[in-house]
Amino acid sequence: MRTSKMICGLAALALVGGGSVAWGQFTNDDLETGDFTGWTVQNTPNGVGAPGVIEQYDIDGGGPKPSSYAAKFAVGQAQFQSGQQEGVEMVQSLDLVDGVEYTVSYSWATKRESNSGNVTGGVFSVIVDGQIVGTPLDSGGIGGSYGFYKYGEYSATFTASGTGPHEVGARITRPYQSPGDVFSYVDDFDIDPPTGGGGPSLRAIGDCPGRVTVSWANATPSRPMAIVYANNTGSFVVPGGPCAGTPLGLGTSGIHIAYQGGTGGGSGQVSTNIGTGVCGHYIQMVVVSGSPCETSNVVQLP
Ligand SMILES: [Ca+2]
Ligand SMILES: [Ca+2]
Repeated sequence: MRTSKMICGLAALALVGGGSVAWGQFTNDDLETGDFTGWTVQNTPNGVGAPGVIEQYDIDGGGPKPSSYAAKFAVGQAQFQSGQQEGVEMVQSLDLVDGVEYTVSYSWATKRESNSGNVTGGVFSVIVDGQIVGTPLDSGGIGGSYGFYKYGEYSATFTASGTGPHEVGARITRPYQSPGDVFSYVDDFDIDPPTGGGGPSLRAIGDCPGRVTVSWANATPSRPMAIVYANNTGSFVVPGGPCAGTPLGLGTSGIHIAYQGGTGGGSGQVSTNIGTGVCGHYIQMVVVSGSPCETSNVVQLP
């Protein structure tokens, strides 16, 4: 049953065409703007390391990722205080939904640019509204007998308290003053599920023309839903059916239902190949729940 719905959905979405937009993710999550666009970088109270730099770096060493832009910091204490973790924070404001469990992840690496070892290359954590969530990762020593390049993936899970904007990001610290040649890198931030306001979160990832995956999260489970397409944004009001009177963020140009299915457990996705005709246009999810019906954010296709 799910398979046949998927096939119908793929056919319908194929008419829509589309590409990719990462609504609900960190802005500039992969730092490929080559700068800190979207991010606020600041020192901890007794820390150094800001503003940091963005440079090309192979964040996972011999792993599959190629060199790309990553954030680079030389973190540590401004004034020595025994055992005190100090350095930098890079955060941005995300709309979280109360009670939803989120996992924030990113890639990290440390590097020593001298011949000797240093006892700590960096401690990596995730912070929400200035507080560490999850368990920080102490990456250990760097350089000398420790080895000169370390890297890995880090993640932390937390449950949001309060619907609305929260400051979310990374804290990178060391319990010593910076020797100036110990560097910590981060790249490829992700938050799962994608963030949104009080309603369902919708996003589309892929290329236009090409293959796109439309995914949703935080929808009311086990309800019928539709993904509506339009060439423009606006204030179209659903004229009839179970969601009559529901205001959308879409305009009237080319508006039609691109996909109908169910919300599943509240999250899910459909994928399809799309053509150039719909690139840059818009979709929105409507869930048959409540009056007016539940609606997602409007997503611009790639
Ligand atoms: Ca690599
Ligand atoms: Ca990158």
